Amino acid sequence: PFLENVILHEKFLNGTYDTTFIDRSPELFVFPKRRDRGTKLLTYLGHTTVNGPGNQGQVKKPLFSKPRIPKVDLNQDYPKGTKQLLDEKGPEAVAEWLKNTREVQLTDTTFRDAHQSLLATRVRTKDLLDIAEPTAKLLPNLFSVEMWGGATFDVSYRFLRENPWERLSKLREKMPNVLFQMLLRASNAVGYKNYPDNVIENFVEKSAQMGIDVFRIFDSLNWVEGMKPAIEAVRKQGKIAEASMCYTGDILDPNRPKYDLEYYLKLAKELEEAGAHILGIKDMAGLLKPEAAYRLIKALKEEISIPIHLHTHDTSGNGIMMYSKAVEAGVDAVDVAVSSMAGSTSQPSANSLYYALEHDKRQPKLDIHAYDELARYWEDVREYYAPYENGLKAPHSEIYFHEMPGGQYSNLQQQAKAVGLGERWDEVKSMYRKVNDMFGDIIKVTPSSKIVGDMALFMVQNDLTVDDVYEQGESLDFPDSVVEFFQGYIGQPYQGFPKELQRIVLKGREAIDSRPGEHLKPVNFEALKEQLYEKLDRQVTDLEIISYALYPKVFDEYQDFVETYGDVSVLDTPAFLYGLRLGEETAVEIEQGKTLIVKLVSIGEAQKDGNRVVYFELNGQPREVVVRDEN
Ligand code: 3PY
Ligand code: ZN
Repeated sequence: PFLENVILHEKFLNGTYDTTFIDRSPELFVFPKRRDRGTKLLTYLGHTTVNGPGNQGQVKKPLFSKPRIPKVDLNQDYPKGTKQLLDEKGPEAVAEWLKNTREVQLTDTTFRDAHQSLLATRVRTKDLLDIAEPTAKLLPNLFSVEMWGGATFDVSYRFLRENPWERLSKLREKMPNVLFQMLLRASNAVGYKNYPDNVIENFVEKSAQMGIDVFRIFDSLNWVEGMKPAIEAVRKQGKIAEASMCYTGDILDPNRPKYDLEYYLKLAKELEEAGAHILGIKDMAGLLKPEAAYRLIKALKEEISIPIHLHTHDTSGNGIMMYSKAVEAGVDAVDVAVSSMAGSTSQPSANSLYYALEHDKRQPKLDIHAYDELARYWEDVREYYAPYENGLKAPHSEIYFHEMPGGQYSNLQQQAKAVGLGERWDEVKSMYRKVNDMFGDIIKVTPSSKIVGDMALFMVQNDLTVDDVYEQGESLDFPDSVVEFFQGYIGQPYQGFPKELQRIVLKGREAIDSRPGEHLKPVNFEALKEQLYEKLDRQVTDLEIISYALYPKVFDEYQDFVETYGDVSVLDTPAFLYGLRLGEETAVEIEQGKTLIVKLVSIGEAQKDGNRVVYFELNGQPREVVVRDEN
């Protein structure tokens, strides 16, 4: 099958074959067992038609219009962009250039944080790929496109049933001119816990080889010690280390002195000394207010000599005003999303910022009409994902109270629904704030934000008040993530742990105060390879090994899923999420040049055992599959 994979590969066929494509095409090394792909896909479609998106009860498949894709000349070369600058001159040159550009530079987050924050990270690779080339050709002046990392890695495997590495390599081919940016949770990589240092190094190496250029690195407690191995690993790959400080509280609030201006200036200096090429300010919940932004950026510009890249979420509705003050104070780059995927828990709108800065010498250089056209595509595609919308229809200034990160809001809401607390969401939000205060007012961003969320869910679910936790704590079985937090396994919070609560939660367990990575045994990748080889009964790639090292259970489940249903990334999103309507026919290209025509003919009555027979036509031939009705 390897040879077959190679000779059928697009690049082999069109003669642009060179040996590096083998490294960049992990699909070559996935040797499918003999199987009936048609039956597998029909089983998936039958299951999804009967049970609806994410098995959350039947949602009748809506009628969708075909997404409007802006026209670009596919034969025309890509205009050169920042990617070429990095490849030709290196990371220091990019940093220098960024510092010296007159216009404010833009990172477009539509492919990552925007949908992580609006649609529970559910946007599929197919929908990204369809707009990748137009985006790269129409917006060649972007500083970068944030398109990977954060929650996209595990959600790909877990819910989209896709391989995240394929997303990266396929997008890279379609977008060769702009820098690719990812969000890296320092020693937590793209997970929710600390990993051994060799896992971080290996993951950064693979990500860089597969196409990531800018690594936005943060630690969920702003603990610089925890960030150093990741910064080092990125520098070693010759890529751009954007070490970031997470913003919480309000530097101008005299009643909240823990995180004041001095705190951030000192932190920025430490990050510069640790080797950052760019300083990131990661305002993950959108708490940075306009005047605070002005003073923070002004002061940072005096304090450090590397460029400053500001990230925010527009949850409060104050994002553009805040950016305008940050731009005035000299910020070098800001994060935006295409307008139809912007605002609310996502980033501020690129289109709005463009107009807000009209007649300002720092107005970004871009083709606003092209951006508007891209917005139409996303307006259409967003409709597919309606079941995952977080329900926020208007600016939500409550954020200044609960301080929940934009990327967490929709995910925690899904988590609350999953444990039956959907109706008590308001309580969960206010408990979230109470937990933050109990924990000593901590930075809240993945994974510390998830720990606060887990504790809040735990308390609401068990009807516990703050006092109850102190009074009955000895007999409470706290969530594992909370215990691990107090053990120091995700790092050290600024000014330490609250001692009394730590004692109650740990119940005699030990806590560490050094870097967790120093205590964790390095992963033996060779042994993992053997293990996977045995389990899957085929050759495995280095990318699969690192995925398995990060997420063994998620990776296993993904393999089982593929074994049962095949590669569902080939389905269009309406079919993937909702299945088919009665009588609907769809064409599925399962590989280049090989298309299946699938028609849903009828759905049988539910039988006593809870199963239904679903009748299809596959390439004109009648076929039936039995699926369980989970409604
Ligand atoms: C992530 O870590 O996924 C985030 O987006 C944090 O803001
Ligand atoms: Zn964010």
